[in-house]
Amino acid sequence: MIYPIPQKYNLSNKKTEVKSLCFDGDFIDTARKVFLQYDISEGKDYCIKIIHTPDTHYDKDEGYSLNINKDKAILSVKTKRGAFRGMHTIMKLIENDELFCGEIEDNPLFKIRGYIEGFYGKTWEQKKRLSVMSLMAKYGMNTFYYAPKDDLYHREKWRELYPEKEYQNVKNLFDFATENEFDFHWCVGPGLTYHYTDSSDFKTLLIKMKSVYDLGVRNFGLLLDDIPRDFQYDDDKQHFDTIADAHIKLVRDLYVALKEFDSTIQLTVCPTEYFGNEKGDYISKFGQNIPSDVKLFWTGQEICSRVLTCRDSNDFINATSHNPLYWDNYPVNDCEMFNEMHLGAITGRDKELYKYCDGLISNVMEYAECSKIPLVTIADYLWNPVSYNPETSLEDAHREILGNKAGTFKYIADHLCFSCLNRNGGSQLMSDKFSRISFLKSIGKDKEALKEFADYIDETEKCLDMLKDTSVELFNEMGKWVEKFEMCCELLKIIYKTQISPTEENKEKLAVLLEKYNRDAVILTGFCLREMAEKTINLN
Ligand code: LTM
Repeated sequence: MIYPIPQKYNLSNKKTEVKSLCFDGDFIDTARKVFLQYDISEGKDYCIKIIHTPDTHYDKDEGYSLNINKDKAILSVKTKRGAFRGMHTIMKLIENDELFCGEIEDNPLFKIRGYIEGFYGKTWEQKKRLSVMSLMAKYGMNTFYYAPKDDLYHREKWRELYPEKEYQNVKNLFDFATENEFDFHWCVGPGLTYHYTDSSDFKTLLIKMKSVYDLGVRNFGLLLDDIPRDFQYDDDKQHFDTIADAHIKLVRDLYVALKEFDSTIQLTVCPTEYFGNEKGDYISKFGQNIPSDVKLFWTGQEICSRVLTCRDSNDFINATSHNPLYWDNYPVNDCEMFNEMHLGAITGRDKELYKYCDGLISNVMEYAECSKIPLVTIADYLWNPVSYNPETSLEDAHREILGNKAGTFKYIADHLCFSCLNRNGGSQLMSDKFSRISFLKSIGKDKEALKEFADYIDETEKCLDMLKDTSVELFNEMGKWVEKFEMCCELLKIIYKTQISPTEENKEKLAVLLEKYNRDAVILTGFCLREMAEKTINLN
């Protein structure tokens, strides 16, 4: 199976082997662009014919239908984006050696599917930005918001124009996004110092946006999150009754000015109250009084919401007259979460949420390579939430990102699923293993129990060795979690040793290491590990 899972497919068991590929028909440039991202050679072995059918009954802009035959495939699309999506599907099928004859009809369910670089912490390196974006394009995402909290020119120095190097970086990223059929939204967060009644601040904001507009950008975001809820300047305080009034005026003025300048410009805003009580004074007034086609971010009931539900969406719509555009604070791990690494699949988002929102934008971690893992599952969910299965999607994400290292990687990844989505998240692998060991002991099969234990230790050691490979950037990013995993491996070994030989010396060593492990604030879940260590210390 390929991911995201197509909406409808009817495939036979007749498989076609493709040694080389050629294209015919419409959108050849798009087809070639996608083709070049895969390791398949060009030649006459198999042909993909792309047919542009703008008036098709098949009315979804990013949808496509695919008819796969023995020697050729016909890809019918309404738009260029549909061609891009359909090409990725066929290339993935070929890459996975799963090109079965038959038909696929596919389209995404969420309209806006993407991610935001919107965290506090070190901004992503440019090459990592491109790498994440090309993977997410492969997985059907279509939107990127540029809003790193620690890009000085986004927030603190919002009044200043980008220096040349940073300006070029924004341009390159925008161009790359366009090439990859992504809508690029450039965001500014002026609220830390914005002087609402000073018209020169408004002009400065427009000049800054115009400089980014000149790069070709047409989607803008005004982010008013994490700013003082009180006015900073006395004249603002005298002029406006509430901060909501000041924000409404700013959004309306900005909207008018941008639309006068170029009516194709789109605006998104993040309000200051961006989570929780959707009926609250600020958010309902704000939503009711800004133009209806301004997109409105909301993180759900919490800043980092465990669940996002249709019912909450509906309440938000009634209160604000806007669909929420979900700013989903998963997998982000900044601020208080800095000791957590969020590698689990997305869960807790209603299957029918797409009917009650404009879309969903995931806020990523400072760790770009690590973010790819949850992002793949988010892309799967957004494309086809009805068929989405977190377990199989996560396995696919591991395969996609780690290739043949995936099987070994899960020995650490399984400990890194503790997040707002899952506050009980222990390691299932470890807990299953320990249950098995305890069971074998309880029926007197001590030798077999020890063998199970030893095998498990071998697997974790293999994983640790693998993680020390500094040529894999994903592992480098996981530095402090790898160190904690090393401690976990040490603990396992000494527990094992103490179970074979429960001497006071071994028990003492185990107690010291356990104490050190518990004191380390880095989160590597595994209550069962502590439990096993304590039981071993108390052995008679
Ligand atoms: O969530 C929003 C709208 N703003 C900030 C984010 O920038 C930050 O990354 C997350 C998670 O800490 N929380 C926020 O409040």
